[in-house]
Amino acid sequence: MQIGIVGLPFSGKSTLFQAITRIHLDPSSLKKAEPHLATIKVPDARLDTLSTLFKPQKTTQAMIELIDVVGLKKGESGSTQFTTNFLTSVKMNDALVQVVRQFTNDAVPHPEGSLDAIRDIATFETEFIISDMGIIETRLERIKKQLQRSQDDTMKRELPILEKCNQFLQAEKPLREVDLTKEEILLLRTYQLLTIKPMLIALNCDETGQKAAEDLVSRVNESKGGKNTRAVSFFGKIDLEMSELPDDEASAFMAEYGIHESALATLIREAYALLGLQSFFTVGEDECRAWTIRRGMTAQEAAGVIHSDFVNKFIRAEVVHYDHFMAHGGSFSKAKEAGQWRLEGKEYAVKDGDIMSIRHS
Ligand SMILES: Nc1nc2c(ncn2[C@@H]2O[C@H](COP(=O)(O)OP(=O)(O)OP(=O)(O)O)[C@@H](O)[C@H]2O)c(=O)[nH]1
Ligand SMILES: [Mg+2]
Repeated sequence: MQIGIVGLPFSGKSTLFQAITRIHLDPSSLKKAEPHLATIKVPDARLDTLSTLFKPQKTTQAMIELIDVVGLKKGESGSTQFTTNFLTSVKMNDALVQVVRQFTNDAVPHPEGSLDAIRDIATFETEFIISDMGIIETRLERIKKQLQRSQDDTMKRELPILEKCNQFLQAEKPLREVDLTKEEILLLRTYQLLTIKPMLIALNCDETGQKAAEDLVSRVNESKGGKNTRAVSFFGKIDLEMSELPDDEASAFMAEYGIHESALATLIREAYALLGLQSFFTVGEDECRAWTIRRGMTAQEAAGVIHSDFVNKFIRAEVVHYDHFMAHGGSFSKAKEAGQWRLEGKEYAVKDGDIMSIRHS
């Protein structure tokens, strides 16, 4: 899974990227127009416990790719424009984190001269909407022309979907807020639209204004939140400082500022919720591993995430939930006696925290 960090200039995108990845970029690379990419390991206390229990040779956490997307520039009219670099990078992302500036820093004034999160979110959204409208209008024109010449079934099906999307965009509504069927989403995928991607709005706040930050999150969630959009706050400056400290010192530092959660933990929790992701585990003496899947995936589909061959060769899954396993002292045989270790078939809907072993041919 790939998440892109986007936002207006000087909002704190690279600060968030560095705080989360613990990669500290040198100032010269921050000025370059190239995206920064890193893989982050998804922390999971349950996997840590399983590892202590099994003492495997290897422990593998779930991974997320994070990209600090660069490339917004001011156009001649003064409006914001995306560079080709930006568009290429964003189109590949599964979800976006939009960093919105809400911190004060006299050394780096806000490009608009004042702090206004709602305005900045709208500015950014408008650019995304215009970009999507361009793509859809071009396609609509082409389809209409083609349909005058010959009747193509696929195009006939495509036309009303694109028209529906266009109407929403004209009404300044991002497509992530529109109810779309699975088929519609599949069809639209080829256009690599921007406003269809789930969006986490990350408000970069002053550490001294935590109450204000919470109020702002509620306000943004009320006006923008909903299907596929959520708002959270983080404290860029503090989060970056914290990422440079060893874990125990970072915890003390957080307590000192009354911060409950690091930017990394917030981002992962929210991204999982936004994308409907969950984890299951495989355990053993060789390896204990966390795997990320979409909610609602069946045992057979989940097996395919471990190895594509397992889809066709799937026989059954041995399943016990982490909580039940631990409640029985981390013993498979005790969990089995209690009826909580089960054999499940292809169609079993995997739950977050299931420990699974796939039986295959
Ligand atoms: N006081 C304060 N300064 C911050 C905070 N976050 C970022 N900054 C500063 O604001 C400036 C811009 O931060 P960046 O993280 O580089 O912002 P960016 O969005 O990556 O900027 P561009 O890539 O140039 O668009 C830097 O000088 C940061 O040190 C914050 O939470 N508090
Ligand atoms: Mg940057």
